[in-house]
Amino acid sequence: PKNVDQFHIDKFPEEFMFGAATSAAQVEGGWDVDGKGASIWDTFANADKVKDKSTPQIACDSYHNYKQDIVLLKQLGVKFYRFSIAWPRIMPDGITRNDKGIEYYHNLIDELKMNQIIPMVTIYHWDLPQSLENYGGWLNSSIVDRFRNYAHLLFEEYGGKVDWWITLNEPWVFVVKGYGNGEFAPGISDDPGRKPYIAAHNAIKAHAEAYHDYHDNYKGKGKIGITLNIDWQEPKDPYNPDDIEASEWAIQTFLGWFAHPVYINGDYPDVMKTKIATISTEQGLGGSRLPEFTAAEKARINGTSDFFGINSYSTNLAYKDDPSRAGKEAPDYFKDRGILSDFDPSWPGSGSTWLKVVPWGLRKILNWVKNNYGDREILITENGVSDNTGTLQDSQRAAFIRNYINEVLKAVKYDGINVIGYTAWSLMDNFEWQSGYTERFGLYHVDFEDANRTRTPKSSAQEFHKIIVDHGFTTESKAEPYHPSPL
Ligand code: GBH
Repeated sequence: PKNVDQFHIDKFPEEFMFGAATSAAQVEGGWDVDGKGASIWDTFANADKVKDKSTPQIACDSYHNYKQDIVLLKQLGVKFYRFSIAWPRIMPDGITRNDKGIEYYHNLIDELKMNQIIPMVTIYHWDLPQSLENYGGWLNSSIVDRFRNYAHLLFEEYGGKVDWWITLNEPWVFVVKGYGNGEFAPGISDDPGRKPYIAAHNAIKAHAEAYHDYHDNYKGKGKIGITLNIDWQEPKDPYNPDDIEASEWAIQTFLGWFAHPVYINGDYPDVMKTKIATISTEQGLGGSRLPEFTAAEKARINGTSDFFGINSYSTNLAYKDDPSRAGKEAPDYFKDRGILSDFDPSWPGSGSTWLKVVPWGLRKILNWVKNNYGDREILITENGVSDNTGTLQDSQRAAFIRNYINEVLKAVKYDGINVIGYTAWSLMDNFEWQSGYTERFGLYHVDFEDANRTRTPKSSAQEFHKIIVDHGFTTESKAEPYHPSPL
């Protein structure tokens, strides 16, 4: 590939869109007002399972401050705002409608449109109604109908005003961390070799049902897709064929788990099916722990995304675990995967242990997506970086977005990849799930000590604004070296 190390000074194609993102549980607060039901994240946090013992009860209080948020979006100059809808605000028990909650998103959407900002709605960003979790949540196949009904109500209410829909945000995260290792709500970890697969199976079907409901039943005129997360997996030793295969497996068993059914043929990647079947046999089980789709289900799932939504932040160095091990150990998704990973010590850190700053990894994963799923419209639905300080002089975040966006530009200009937009995570500091308020990703600082949750622009907001105004780059970068924040 051309110009790997060189900064590329050029503009994006005219139609390329810049946006900023948040999610309901991370910014809204108002956790029990106007009839909202508890979500699994309310329950999880109220049980003191978050690192700093914090909760999303108030967060940025966007439920009351949404007009201010829209002023920030205006200042940035973004074309769209990606936000999510809280299922338990719309349906407190996951089933019954709540007019007050429905009204909130009408107000938010109307205010965005009045300000010429395109609303992009994520239907599910991890805040499942607790009442549905009480019946097994994503492990119960009835979630497929529940999710379709919820999505249908959103289409009926907002479909005339919203042209961009994302069914699920990062199913990998909520099935593996929620139902596998228990790091995230609902915190289930008792069967990590089965439950993540079952939850994923239901999530993929639920996604497909919402997709079909939008186009066939509601007859929506906009676009609807899914957002999957994947960080680039560099072979630890790029000359070692085992490590090259490890890189491939690492992506197939993570991104491919969801992308292969949706974009290729309605079914899981072959490597996943074979590996899990083999290991299940070695474990003396009757059949594979990976569930199977029927032929009708495969047909229903295949082709259910109008764009390729991708969240990507970092890069790992991938290599194989001893392949004879998994069959001797207790069933576990991570053992099935059989991948170990490292970071290159030269990669700068951030406020999150998993997030190292590796701009070129974004260009590589975009190429991998095109090579494996064809020439599709790719929408980067999240990219960004954390620190633990919330400093307003966040030159490291400014450099991060310049350098990562520049890699997107190279992917577009040199590699001919059809990336249609870039979304910064996040508009403002917010509730960072299991890490509470200890990791800040915002372009705007939020004062969580202050009852008004005052928002203040960081240097990175200025930087992003300039990139948006220039629609790319007019000057050389890497002038600002990346300074990792003290952990
Ligand atoms: C996104 O998740 C979320 O959509 C967003 O809500 C969140 O605030 C934001 O990013 C920042 O975290 O170590 O094997 O568990 C990204 C979640 C976190 C998923 C790191 C993969 C590492 C894989 N990613 N995680 S592992």
